[in-house]
Amino acid sequence: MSNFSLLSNIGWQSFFQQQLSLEEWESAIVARVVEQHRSEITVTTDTSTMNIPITHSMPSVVVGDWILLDPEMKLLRILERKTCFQRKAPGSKVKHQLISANIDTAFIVCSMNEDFSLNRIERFLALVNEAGAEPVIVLSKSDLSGSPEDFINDVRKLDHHLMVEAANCLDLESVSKLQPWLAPGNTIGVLGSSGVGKSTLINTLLGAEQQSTGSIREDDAKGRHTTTRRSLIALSSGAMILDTPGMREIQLADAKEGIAATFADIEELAQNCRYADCQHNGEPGCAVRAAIDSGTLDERRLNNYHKLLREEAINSATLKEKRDKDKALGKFYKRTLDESYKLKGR
Ligand SMILES: Nc1nc2c(ncn2[C@@H]2O[C@H](COP(=O)(O)OP(=O)(O)O)[C@@H](O)[C@H]2O)c(=O)[nH]1
Ligand SMILES: [Mg+2]
Ligand SMILES: [Zn+2]
Repeated sequence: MSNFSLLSNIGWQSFFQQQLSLEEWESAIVARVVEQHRSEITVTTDTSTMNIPITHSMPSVVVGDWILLDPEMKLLRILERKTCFQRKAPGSKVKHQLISANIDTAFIVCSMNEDFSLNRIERFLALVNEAGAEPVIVLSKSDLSGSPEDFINDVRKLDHHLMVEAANCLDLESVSKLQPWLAPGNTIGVLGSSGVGKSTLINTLLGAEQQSTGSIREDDAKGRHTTTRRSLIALSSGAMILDTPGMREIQLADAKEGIAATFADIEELAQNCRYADCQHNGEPGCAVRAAIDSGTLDERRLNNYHKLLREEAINSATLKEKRDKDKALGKFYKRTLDESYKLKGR
């Protein structure tokens, strides 16, 4: 039997506990996936950390997952995910890629320099809202910015309920603002383009150089991309934290609800447009255009909303087509197999 109070140090919550049958409660080993490699995963149990080889028959697990193991350390099953981050795989037209599971809070890191982009923050927000995690916007490099307040206000304008903190990721006192989200049992995912300070933030919180950081050329604000491993790390506060490298290109797919939640203001305004199918493109009686004209809604925000919706629709359609094809192909194989068995049986 696993020691559940020790597991709470690595993010175990009642949501997962409730999924265990009596038998699993008594005999299964509970473990959390903390790292993924090409041919094995690293998992942490209540007592130790070990590697488990990935086999072909194994369902795909992702960092953050809670799994049940038998005494031989064979995977029994994956527990239902509380939250799940996924994106369309970069480069590929038709694949979903799981990024992480069971993230409670997502730090969306954005630096306060030429790289600052409200469009990008909205894109990450759609991803986080779709996953079901709580977003916190972390505006980094406050020490290099002359006017952090302006950046904070710009982000607040997106949504007044949004949590926004400006910080110097190199400074422990500054990042201690994030303390409310570092509570024991909370799992945090750190998102953001490369070079914004994700690894630096984690290092400062850890007080050690565990994550490699890349130097940034200040002139063009292009960060180098150095973190290659995704690992879930325990902080001394009792929270778990995950760096999510390689997020240069996140394409939204199957994220309609996430987009709707991110742009709830526009969706609400649209309820008052004269036509139910209003595209907010100059139709008469458009409440969204009226909000832009009166200055309460940014035209940029409406454009980005449309852009993300279009992108999501295209990507979701390609993914659906691929799924349908796979299903049809699966049926075809099964039919040919059944027929060949029938033939052999004769
Ligand atoms: N001055 C300053 N530099 C920072 C801050 N955050 C990150 N950096 C620097 O920016 C570069 C990229 O940081 P890194 O953590 O590797 O970015 P990542 O790609 O998001 O993980 C490094 O040289 C960091 O030292 C900050 O808040 N202030
Ligand atoms: Mg990094
Ligand atoms: Zn309209």
